[in-house]
Amino acid sequence: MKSLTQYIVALGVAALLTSPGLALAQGHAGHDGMGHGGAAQAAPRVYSTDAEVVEIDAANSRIVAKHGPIPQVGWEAMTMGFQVGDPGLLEGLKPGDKVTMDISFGEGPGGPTYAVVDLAKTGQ
Ligand SMILES: [Cu+2]
Repeated sequence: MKSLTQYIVALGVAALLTSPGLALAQGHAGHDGMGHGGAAQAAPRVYSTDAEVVEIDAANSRIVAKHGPIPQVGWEAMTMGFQVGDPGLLEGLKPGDKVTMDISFGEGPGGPTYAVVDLAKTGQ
């Protein structure tokens, strides 16, 4: 009976030792998979900028816009293409329209990602 008790105690200790070990291994695997972006940095950040519509590609849910600087991510003002999350945001827009754009910045497997998540016309 004593040996059985010792066996059960040993099992319990083994389980205690094994569980944190597994958790650590999983935590590291997740971290390596994300590269150097920690959990806080991997969360998307959204910044607004004024922009002027240059081109609308509604079929592909894309916009080319001349946007203002976004210092939070080190972007200068420039003209570039964006994926637009909701194609409905492009309805009624035409080249030359002035807008404000909310752009979501994140970390993807291939590097930084960005997309327009909101867009409102402010003038034309
Ligand atoms: Cu840009």
